[in-house]
Amino acid sequence: MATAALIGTGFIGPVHIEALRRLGITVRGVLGSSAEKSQLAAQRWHLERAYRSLDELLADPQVDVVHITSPNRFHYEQALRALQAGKHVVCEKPLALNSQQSRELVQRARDSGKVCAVCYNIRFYPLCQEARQRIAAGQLGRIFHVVGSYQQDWLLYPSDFNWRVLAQEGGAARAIGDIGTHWLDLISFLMGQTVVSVCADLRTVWPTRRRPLGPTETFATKLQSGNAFAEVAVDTEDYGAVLLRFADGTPGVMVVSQVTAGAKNRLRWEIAGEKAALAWNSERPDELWLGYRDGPNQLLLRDPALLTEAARSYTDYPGGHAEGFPDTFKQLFRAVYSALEQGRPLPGLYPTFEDGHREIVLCEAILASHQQRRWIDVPQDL
Ligand code: SOE
Repeated sequence: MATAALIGTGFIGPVHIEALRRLGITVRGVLGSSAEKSQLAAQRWHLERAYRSLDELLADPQVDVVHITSPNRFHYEQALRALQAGKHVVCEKPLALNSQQSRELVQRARDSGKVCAVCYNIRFYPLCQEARQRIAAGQLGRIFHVVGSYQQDWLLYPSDFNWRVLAQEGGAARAIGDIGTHWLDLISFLMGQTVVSVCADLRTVWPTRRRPLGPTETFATKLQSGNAFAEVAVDTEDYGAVLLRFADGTPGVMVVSQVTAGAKNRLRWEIAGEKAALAWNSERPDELWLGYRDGPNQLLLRDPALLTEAARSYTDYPGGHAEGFPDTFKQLFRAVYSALEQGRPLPGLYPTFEDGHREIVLCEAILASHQQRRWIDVPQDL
């Protein structure tokens, strides 16, 4: 069984460690932003190695797979160096800060023959897998349109701060890049097709925010108060609305916001077809709504016994035993590590560097559309 090491000690790092351990995969060590942070994290998570540098991690012959959970601005270089060192790579989204970097990573990944994945985990909710099966089987008939949103409230106040609000640290698109790309990846997965053109309207609700003088972790500002701060200019959007067109002409609309009070981490979609509609909400992930015009609507509660065979393989607990966010990472890593066991990339099983690149190209098209106030065709360069 392959052995993993982790880069990053923030919000998402422990999610990776927990999920890997649930699968029986050894996590050998961790690299933080300083030797001290590596040490603290290694102690907290009971890991054998606290690496002092990326060189040291990459030189560890016992490490087969590098999980990149560092802030966005490091992803490109760390992924590149991990590939050069002959490691497999599991990278948090976004894969890089721009499409030039992500295109290069796609090429390097292809040349390396290594298993390379990007963590678009929401595909791995069992009822999203179920929806994909039902759509592919034609249960909705011709699809008329797709609508949905991804909303959060952890950046609601101008006193809420995180490195993501600065373009040079998180990427030029923030709400779109941070949560919109999850929605776009998921819907493309459900529909089995890509978005080919976009028309966007973005808004920065807080042009300045108060940056605490100490470090801040994702979601953690909600728990902090009274610290010293500096007022900083914000160059990324809090809100965005995007009209979409899929490859077969199906229209869609996505709204994202990180300033919607009460929305903790709420991704919603509704797909309307000529025979039926389907809807799902990530804050109630074990429920899939099925809408009918000529009969009673249904609510499918996740239960392996009620799912199609393909979707059933993404759920481990009986109905009524809730599965959620941490389980999606377990399912994603199970897919990645099964490719490792088979000794080759298996692109149909998990989101690949190609998928990561596609999301960055989409972000760039959305930003261009907003700036130029018009529809933009999304380059299909892979
Ligand atoms: C922060 O907005 C964030 O942690 C995203 O970066 C994640 O990808 C998403 O899962 C939840 O929200």
